[in-house]
Amino acid sequence: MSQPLEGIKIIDFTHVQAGPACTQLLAWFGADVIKVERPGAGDVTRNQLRHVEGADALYFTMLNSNKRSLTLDTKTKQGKEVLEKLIKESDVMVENFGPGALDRMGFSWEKIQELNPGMVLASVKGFSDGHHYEDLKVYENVAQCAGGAASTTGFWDGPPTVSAAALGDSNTGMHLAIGILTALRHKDKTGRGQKVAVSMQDAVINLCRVKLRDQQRLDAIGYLEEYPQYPHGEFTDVVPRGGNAGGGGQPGWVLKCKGWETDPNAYIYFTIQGHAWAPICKALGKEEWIDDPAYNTARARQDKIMDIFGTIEAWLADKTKFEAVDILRKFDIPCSPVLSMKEISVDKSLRESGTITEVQHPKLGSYLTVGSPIKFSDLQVDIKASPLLGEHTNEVLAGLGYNQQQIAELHDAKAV
Ligand code: CAO
Repeated sequence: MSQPLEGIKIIDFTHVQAGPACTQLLAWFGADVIKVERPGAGDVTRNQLRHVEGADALYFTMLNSNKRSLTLDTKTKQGKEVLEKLIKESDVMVENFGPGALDRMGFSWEKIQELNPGMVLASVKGFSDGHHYEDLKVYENVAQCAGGAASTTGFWDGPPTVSAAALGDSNTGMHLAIGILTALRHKDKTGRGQKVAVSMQDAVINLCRVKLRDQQRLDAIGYLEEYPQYPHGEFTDVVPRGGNAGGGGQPGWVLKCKGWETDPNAYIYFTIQGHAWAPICKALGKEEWIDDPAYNTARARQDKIMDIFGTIEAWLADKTKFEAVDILRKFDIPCSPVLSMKEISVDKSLRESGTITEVQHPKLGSYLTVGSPIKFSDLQVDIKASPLLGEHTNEVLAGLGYNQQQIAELHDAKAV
């Protein structure tokens, strides 16, 4: 079956995580993604955190599946010529170099448009163009700090904390993928390409939208009723770190279950949905709370919410996280066990849905990766191994019209 993005050719000038996550997604859906890498070195993640000698690291293989690899030294004259040919024949070029690197390489947006007016040039940078930090190089945690995630994550008595989720990297890549598909749709209508840019700071801020909501409420009334600081603690003039409090209108907390003393993940997340108060009381065997005016409205519960969570923890003490969720699901209570990565890696449902999938790699052997989190009724996403460094160099060059001798000359000149 033909894949929806088949026929779209993408020059993948990306490295590390933010850019590769974007192009990998487009490759899954059928785009021909040609990863351009420096000869002899390649994407730095091929070597980072290796655990099998001589094989690409999981950091690389898990972010570059379904792509082809072309080695090309774009700082040589011959390398630049190859890139020019590639630009003329491609639909999209994606890059996440440090600020100014593409211009220094001789491929400014103006030059790219000259070569191919239909080209979509998609870029990830740490900060957006014109930002007072636009010259900075940025990695994941830097973006989380610049985007409001770190200042609002963690506990009030601890330092700003970064999330393990790649809010700066993969999240920015996903935003960029949406931008690319939008620009391609625009090109279908007008024939014109355009430049699409997502900064890591902006992508993090987009996910911290509710914290900007909270800042404005705090400015207006001086407190935030859903934070653990209310009503007994103190607020300053900035959104505080709220620990594990629910971010919306439903109070929630991470609660200990049986075995928490030795198992760091023997917890569930429990949500007190306002309209589910009666079922919650029934599940806990606290029927007397159902109509008690000291408990039966969200407002009445606010000043004793931590005591209520304490009562729920007492109820959880003899139940594992899985047993607890199996009981609570019958009462329609939004909750989940806190799953470790080990539990996720062997989860039957995640394997069946393809969210966790096993891939065979010629050097690394078999490994797990995260498949498409987007499910389609009419598209099967097959995850294939990432390419070896330069695996498709000759094939791509032949596709650009180079004959055997010219390809050999490019190798001799160390341009590929
Ligand atoms: N042939 C020749 N040169 C190449 C090349 C190729 N195929 N591919 C890359 N290069 C060159 C670039 O042209 C650049 O050269 P100059 O700096 O001399 O002009 C050089 O390699 C280094 O590029 P870089 O600045 O991107 O790399 P870095 O390791 O110093 O920085 C990073 C890495 C990620 C901090 C930086 O790329 C960055 O800030 N990117 C934007 C934000 C981003 O995406 N960060 C997320 C990364 S995921 O955590």
